[in-house]
Amino acid sequence: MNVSWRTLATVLLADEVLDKAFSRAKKAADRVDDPDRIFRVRKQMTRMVQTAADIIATEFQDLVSAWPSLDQSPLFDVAMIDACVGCDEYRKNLATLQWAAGQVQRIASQNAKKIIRTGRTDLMHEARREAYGRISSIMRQVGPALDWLSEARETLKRLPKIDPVLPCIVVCGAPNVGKSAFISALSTGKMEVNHYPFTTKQIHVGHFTHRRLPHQMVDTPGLLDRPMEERNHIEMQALAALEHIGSLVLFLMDESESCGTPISEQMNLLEEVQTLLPETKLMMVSSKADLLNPLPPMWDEVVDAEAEWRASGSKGEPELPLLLDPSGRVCISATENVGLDAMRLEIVRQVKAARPTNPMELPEGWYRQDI
Ligand SMILES: Nc1nc2c(ncn2[C@@H]2O[C@H](COP(=O)(O)OP(=O)(O)OP(=O)(O)O)[C@@H](O)[C@H]2O)c(=O)[nH]1
Ligand SMILES: [Mg+2]
Repeated sequence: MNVSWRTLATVLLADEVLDKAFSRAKKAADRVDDPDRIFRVRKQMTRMVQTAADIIATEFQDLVSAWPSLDQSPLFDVAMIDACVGCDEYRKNLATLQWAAGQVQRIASQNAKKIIRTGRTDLMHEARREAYGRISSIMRQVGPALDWLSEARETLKRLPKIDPVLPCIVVCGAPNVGKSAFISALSTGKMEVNHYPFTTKQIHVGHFTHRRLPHQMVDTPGLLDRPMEERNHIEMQALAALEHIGSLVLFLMDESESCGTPISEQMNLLEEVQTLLPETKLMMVSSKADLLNPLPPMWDEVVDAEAEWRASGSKGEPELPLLLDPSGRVCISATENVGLDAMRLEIVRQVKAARPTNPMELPEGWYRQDI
């Protein structure tokens, strides 16, 4: 149900499909053994035509059924496909292959009939040549569709892998505020590094598990780096797609302004994010608390509470104190690892509060005792 573009087979280009089909067809013909010359040629020619068509039709039909059907894909995947390669093109090019599979089969059966009906070997050869010519012409017509699909696969393969039924925390904020550092500090295990196809930057998808429920955290670099007017349609769509999977938006602010973006601009960005993802609950968090001078008054208290919790095995859901700055805003330090355990528990609580209430919609991995 979740798209795994990485497991899709390479898309062969038109020439490659044709070479494969004709060379298999030749081998099939070479295996024919009949002492009667006319019977032998007839068998050879029908086999060539049918084998070539079968190879091509199977190649295309397998591809069409392996690629996710848009009607059955989660909304997030559809929105990402639309943003990255375009849903209309996606449908159109797969339909072209479906059409071509039917065409080559039709050509094969028409020419096989001609071969069977004649007693003249020269006409058999001619019918075979004609079939090959028509099949080659179909392949020339589907060339652009295969090129497109091959490129689309490369693009889609690099998309972040996100499971739409699991909680997903979208981490936003101006460049350099510490989004990646925050995600990696909260993550256990290996972080996945991916790309949105239109940014050259790496994006990190991190995970942590709370009571056996994996939580995903997605980075959004490159999506908000530039002023609204300069952003392109694709980037806007990609951001909007996050609405379908985001259980919570975490907006990181760098109050120290060491990120290079003044607070006022960061506030504008916050408003934008709220406009782009109106349905998703948003939580604002200050990053780089260690740079505050003086440190937040409760710094030591939080350090001690978190150390104690970790020492006791990080079990349960204690009310660890959130690190607050003097203005009362939640803050964290990713580099010093302060406020992060409390933050993780707060995220879990917020996600739970936002989760679907219909038990039929509860994702796999939810346990009733969690409620
Ligand atoms: N002092 C301090 N520095 C931090 C903290 N978190 C991140 N940084 C620094 O801030 C810089 C940017 O951190 P990143 O995590 O790359 O920020 P980002 O938001 O992912 O940046 P982009 O992906 O470019 O938008 C790096 O030099 C980090 O070392 C923190 O908690 N304290
Ligand atoms: Mg980053």
